[in-house]
Amino acid sequence: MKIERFELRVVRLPLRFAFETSFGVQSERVFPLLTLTADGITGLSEGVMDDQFPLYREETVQGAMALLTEWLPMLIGKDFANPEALAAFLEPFRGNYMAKATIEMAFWDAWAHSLELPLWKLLGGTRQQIPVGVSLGIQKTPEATVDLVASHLEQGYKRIKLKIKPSWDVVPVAAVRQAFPNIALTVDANSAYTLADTRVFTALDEYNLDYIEQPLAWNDLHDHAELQRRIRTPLCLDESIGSVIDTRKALEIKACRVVNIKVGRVGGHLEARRIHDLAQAFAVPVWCGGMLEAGVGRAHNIHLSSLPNFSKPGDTSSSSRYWVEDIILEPLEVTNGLMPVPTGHGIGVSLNYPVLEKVTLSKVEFKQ
Ligand code: OSB
Ligand code: MG
Repeated sequence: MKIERFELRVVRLPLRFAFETSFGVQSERVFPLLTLTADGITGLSEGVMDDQFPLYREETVQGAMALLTEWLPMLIGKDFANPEALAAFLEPFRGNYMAKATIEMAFWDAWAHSLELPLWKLLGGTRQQIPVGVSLGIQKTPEATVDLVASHLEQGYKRIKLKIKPSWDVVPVAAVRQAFPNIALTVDANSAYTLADTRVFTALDEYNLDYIEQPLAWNDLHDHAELQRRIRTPLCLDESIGSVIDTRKALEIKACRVVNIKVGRVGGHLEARRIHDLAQAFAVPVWCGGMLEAGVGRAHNIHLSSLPNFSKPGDTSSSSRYWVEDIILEPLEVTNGLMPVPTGHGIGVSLNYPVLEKVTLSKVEFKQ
């Protein structure tokens, strides 16, 4: 497919509720939205990098915009037979997996449209609906946490993930576990601890958690392996996994026993699928994480989640939990803990332009 045009927007979408993690409180999402046109067919993607401050990993919207402004003009007029060919073009650039994913994912959508197939089929997906859980931000009290968990269990979510941070860990987990002895429960620390906090994790060992997500530094596989030796509960890595090479190292040194895959964090669908396949070879389950995506990114996550080794519930909960008005026309809603995989061509969603125009902060076009 010959790339003819890009439209690159920065979009700002207010969240329905403030989402608190160990690294901060988020009340809106600011993200690049890319429309790629090749052979007259368009593809869509969303970037997942942080706005302004690189608190999750090292990429920001502002940094990615600078890179994309250099890279997108270079791609105009180039002809790529498939996503592999595009990925090979981007491969020499170090890191910047989120910026690269923004391009790669839009190309997959266009490519799937050109073949008149839904993306999940091209990726090798095997399911029409995806079991999902929900990620709950830090609350003010253990009681408020228990109430929030209850309301999400009523909605059918199949796993509850609680965000934790130093001073907000064992107490809320104990409260939720006492109220719901048998639910699938996990915690996510977003890199807030060090090995000096091992006592917190041996204490969490008593609550039958399915896994503990990213307790230690984003770039420290070594210390995760040490912590995993000290506790029974499986560790799951999120921030530490930027590529299939990171994944191989993590699995070889047993830094985790579960992997969180985010297509937008790892450079796109090809790398996400490689991580999925490698984990499967190690008999390590994976699940699809989220970055509070709007409809375009959420749809990409859902298609990826249809691959067979996504054997634990993902974080891809209903779009309406996050947004009063999403930027897409189609609903992405969970019933009984299951998210249907869109059936249309490509990612199967299209932009709601009246909404999009209202929430667009900037728009640039690149073409021949
Ligand atoms: O660590 O998984 C994470 C949101 C923003 C940044 C990092 C994370 C998260 C979530 C929410 O946990 C996942 C979602 O609902 O999209
Ligand atoms: Mg996480």
